[in-house]
Amino acid sequence: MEQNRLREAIVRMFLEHEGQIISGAELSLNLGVSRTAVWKHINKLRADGYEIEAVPSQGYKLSGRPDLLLPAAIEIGLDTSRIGCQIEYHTEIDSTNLRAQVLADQGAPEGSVVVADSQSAGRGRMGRSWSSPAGVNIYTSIILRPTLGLSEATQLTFLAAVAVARALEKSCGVSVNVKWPNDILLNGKKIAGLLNELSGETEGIHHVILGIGVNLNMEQDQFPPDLRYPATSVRIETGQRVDRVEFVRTLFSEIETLYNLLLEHGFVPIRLAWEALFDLVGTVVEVDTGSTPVRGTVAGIAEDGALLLATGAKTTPIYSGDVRPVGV
Ligand code: BT5
Repeated sequence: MEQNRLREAIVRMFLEHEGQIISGAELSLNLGVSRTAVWKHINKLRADGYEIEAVPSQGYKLSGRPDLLLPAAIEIGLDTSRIGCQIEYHTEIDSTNLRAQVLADQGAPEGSVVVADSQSAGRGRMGRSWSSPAGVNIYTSIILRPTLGLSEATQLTFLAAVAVARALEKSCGVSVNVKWPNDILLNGKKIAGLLNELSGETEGIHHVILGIGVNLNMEQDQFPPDLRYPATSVRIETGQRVDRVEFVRTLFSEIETLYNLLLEHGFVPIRLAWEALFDLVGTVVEVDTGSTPVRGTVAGIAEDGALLLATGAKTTPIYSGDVRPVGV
């Protein structure tokens, strides 16, 4: 771990002095280790995919970094004050939500995040699993401690969906839609999923974990065969390869903007932004609420975020379930 921290510190120095040569002496002085140790760490970084040139009698220069979601890389250029105040990175973890839960229980400050390159037990809703291969996507969990009542916690799912949509638009130039309650769709296929988990008691929320999975560079053959809903990635739809570090920064920044908006102006602006991305009003859908699926026409979203489903002359608010347009 200590060794990892030293390597992170080296990367941070390079990124803070972009394009510059840093002497071995300067690195050794700053990190408080010998020049031989610096050299060993540089070699390890090279093995990890960092392109580090040795410039004779001057020092080292970073000329390329691997596509890894390392905190040092994310933090440089991150324009938030709260989201990402602490970033914990794992090459592989069971689930970033489970880890964030532990950190939140230990008192991690609001805005702390967990990021992983892969998950061995990525979680969806209702005990389902989230396919999380290495090196291609985003798996992150963000700890929030809003002063909201328990029944208002679902507002954060809408917030996260709008943030993911905006990040995809800004960072990848794609425009997406949302599917109630927690899916983001690109060309009608699921590109991101949200798993928000709550800890609280009757007086209010202790903390909420915003769990976000976004398929960025995943290839078709990396999806499990038995998906509940058609799925895709930015790479599949556009052919472009997304810079994951840049995407995560944009995502954190969008979450912070929307979170400040929610705290200052309440749920209405978030709901309106979400509704602008929701194109299923008037569509006949089937809603799976765990018992017999209900068929009806989407009439809209209630003030509290419930799905309004028209069945004959009746309109019923639905608070949880899976929506599928008939025929998909
Ligand atoms: C979700 O559940 O959509 C929530 C996904 C949340 C994942 C993030 S990753 C970071 C954080 N840490 C976690 O452990 N989880 C969160 P749900 O609506 O229940 O959808 C799950 C279903 O989507 C599965 O049963 C599959 O059919 C399908 N699926 C699995 N992996 C997928 C993927 N990568 N892309 C699209 N669909 C997928």
